[in-house]
Amino acid sequence: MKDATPQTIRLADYAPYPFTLDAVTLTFRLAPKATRVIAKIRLTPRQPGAALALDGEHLRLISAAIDGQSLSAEDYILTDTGLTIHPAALPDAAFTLATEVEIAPEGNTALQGLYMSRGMYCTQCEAQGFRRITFYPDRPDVMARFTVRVEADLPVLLSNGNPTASGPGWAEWVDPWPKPAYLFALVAGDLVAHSGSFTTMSGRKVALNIWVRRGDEDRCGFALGALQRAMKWDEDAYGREYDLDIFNIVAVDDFNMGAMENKGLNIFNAKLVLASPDTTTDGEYERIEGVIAHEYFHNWTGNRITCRDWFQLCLKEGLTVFRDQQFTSDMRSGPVKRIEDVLTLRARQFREDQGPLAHAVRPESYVEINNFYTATVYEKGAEVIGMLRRLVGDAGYRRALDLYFDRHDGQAATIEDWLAVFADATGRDLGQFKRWYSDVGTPRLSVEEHWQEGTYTLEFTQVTPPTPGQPEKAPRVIPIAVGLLSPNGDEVVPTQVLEMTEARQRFSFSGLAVRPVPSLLRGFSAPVVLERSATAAERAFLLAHDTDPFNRWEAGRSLAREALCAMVAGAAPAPEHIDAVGRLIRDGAADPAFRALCLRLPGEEEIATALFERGTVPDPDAIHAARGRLAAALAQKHEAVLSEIHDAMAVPGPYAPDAGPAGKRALRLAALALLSRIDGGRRAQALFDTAPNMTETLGALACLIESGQADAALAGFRARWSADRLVMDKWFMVQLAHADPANAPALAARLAADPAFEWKNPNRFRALMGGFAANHAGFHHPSGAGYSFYADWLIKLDPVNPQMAARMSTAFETWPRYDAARQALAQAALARIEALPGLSRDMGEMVARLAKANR
Ligand code: B3K
Ligand code: ZN
Repeated sequence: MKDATPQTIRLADYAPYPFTLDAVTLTFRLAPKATRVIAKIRLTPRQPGAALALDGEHLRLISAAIDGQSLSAEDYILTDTGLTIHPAALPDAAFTLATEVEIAPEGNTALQGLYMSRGMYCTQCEAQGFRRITFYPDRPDVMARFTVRVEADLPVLLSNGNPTASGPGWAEWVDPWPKPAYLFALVAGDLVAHSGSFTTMSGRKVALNIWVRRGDEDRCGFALGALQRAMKWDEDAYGREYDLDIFNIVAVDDFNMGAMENKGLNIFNAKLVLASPDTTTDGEYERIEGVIAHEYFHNWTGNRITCRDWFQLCLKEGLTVFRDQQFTSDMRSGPVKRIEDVLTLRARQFREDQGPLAHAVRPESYVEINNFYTATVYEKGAEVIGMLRRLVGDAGYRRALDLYFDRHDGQAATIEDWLAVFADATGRDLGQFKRWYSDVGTPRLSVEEHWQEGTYTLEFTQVTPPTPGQPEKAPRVIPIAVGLLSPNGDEVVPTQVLEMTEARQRFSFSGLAVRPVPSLLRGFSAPVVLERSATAAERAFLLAHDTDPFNRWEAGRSLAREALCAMVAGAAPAPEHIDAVGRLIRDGAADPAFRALCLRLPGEEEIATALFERGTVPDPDAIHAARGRLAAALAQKHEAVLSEIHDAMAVPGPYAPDAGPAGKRALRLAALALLSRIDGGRRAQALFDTAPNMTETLGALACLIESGQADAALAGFRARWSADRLVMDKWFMVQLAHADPANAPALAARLAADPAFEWKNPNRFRALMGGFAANHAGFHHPSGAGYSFYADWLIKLDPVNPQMAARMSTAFETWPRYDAARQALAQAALARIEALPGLSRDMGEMVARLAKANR
């Protein structure tokens, strides 16, 4: 439905709600076409004379009464977006508002509010879905205690909190903790549970259930274990104990995102719950564990302490991402996790900052808040917390967090509150640090070195490029972790954190016998672009000797990136890079997962970003070709050792998803990816035919596709897995992501016409369109066929599921970096979307922002 005039919401306009909500009682009479929702809300006025404004969309009002008296037509105004009751119709003191509405969950394809997924009822309320359930102040700073009664002829009826009573066809739940409406959840269906328990640090036994469809119950063990590990970790690392008698997780097939932290009733995309060696890759196992933990951690960072308004989203998301990163790093390998996180940050957040969708970690305005669940809010939000921790130290961080939980429990807080606990717990002034929340863009850090009589000086300069509305930016606080190595490879100055606060600043190290080699920004201590013109020999030296594993990897990565950028312009592969890779893969002492990360070449998108950063217009086809040439050159030079690795990294025995064996499989597949460039796919075919798990099956399949030898494998894979939705998603995704770019748009169109392309299912849509967009040179096909195919599907999806469509439109965010012909084609595709009558508010905002070139 077209919203008349989409309004811009501003942080500066925040005003508290003029009523408090003392209690909320909801009754649901579930029916697919006509569900009745009866709400009783106990309110106390806080501002005499204020109207009672309630949000509500797609609701049919049946009745409304105050303290038992029906409202008459002149008492209220009913619009498409809400119900407003005139002050004259409201008592001066506490009163009860009772409403009854009708909704149609079966027809709810937007998957926000109450909807149905293959016969099961479920909800998604964050950010503003509760207003599709009943009339309510749908804002996070309005917190209330909920009692819920669910009536339906279905065996499992769930809501938030603890179960208090049930009978045939009904169940009641009471949530003792006040919460905002976005954390409300309800599930009803024919489900089965995989159950367990957890005994908390104070000795309370909590029942744990993973609810799934019948037949999926043997794929829940990993998720349950992950939940138990997360519960224990949060007690150990943050002193946080769970606070209800029961914790339920439900797996849903149709879900717009990954998962949702509803109080005591987390709802998950099935792909982030169900796991078995046959159907799930190592990477997916790690992600499942991380997301289960993330949603669980929200119980304290998000639920017990929530956000005052949606501008403060990073308060819960940045912090919870930071916590889940710490958890994974403790469960697996710290250095490997850090490298993976930085890869994600650069691929998604730096990319966002480079283009027209750039925004602050705490934005100051929005039209549709769902468009701001972004890499900047999540991933950069987490980086900002990592910097805070580095600046105040581990003990200071813990004191600040203890104070945060103590001071703000039960509240809806702000970034100001968050920074105040750090200031109060550590005595630091965080006035300048706060710019990380308000300033848009990635700072660029350049460095000059001076050496004089035993004193080595690093002189840093920071610049953040202008962005719309922020032409000039003051310097930020940048923690720069630095170590110094002597030319023989010894570390002469161990890691220390330099605090840069000026636009240009010098740091000196004296008493050194020889000029050192610096290892800068260790552990990626700040989310900046470090510009340092090191020689290939120096990078190779750091790759061999740096004691900081992140910077070792970084040295290798930058060697590869430099080599590739030169190759795009016609150079031959760089011998320093080829030799350095040879030394690294022979280093049997290094963790296989780490070696795998070092062996994997930068992706085409990363090369395009690097070229654009240095002022070159990236040519997707030339990049694709250069990357292929480098992979072949590496394989030719190191065939024997790669082949040895491929054989030696086979993991015998039963499958375990742990970091150790997963790292070996990753190294094996990284070697295979190179070898497949020169063996015609022979080894990949052999592995595909015998692989005992999905990780190796899919890895081998990707290599076969890149070798152009995958027809039989793809057909066999489909025949085997056609009944498994999650595996079929991989079938769609892998063949597009690895297709020959020249044919990718045609292949995408062919797959979109396949009867198995159930495009209304978000996972399937994401598999096909996301797989295609991941094919850099295919999406940016010079004919524009990629852009127009993609735009056609966004146009088709928008009226059905605007949130998904808007999210997928970010594939276009890099258009301003390409050549004029591609730019014109991409702009034409965007203009076609923008011109659409009845465009959703979500998509309307996205295309308007996308249309603006940033620089
Ligand atoms: N809080 C949810 C995301 C909701 C997205 C709404 N568009 C999941 C998470 O971040 O944990
Ligand atoms: Zn979250």
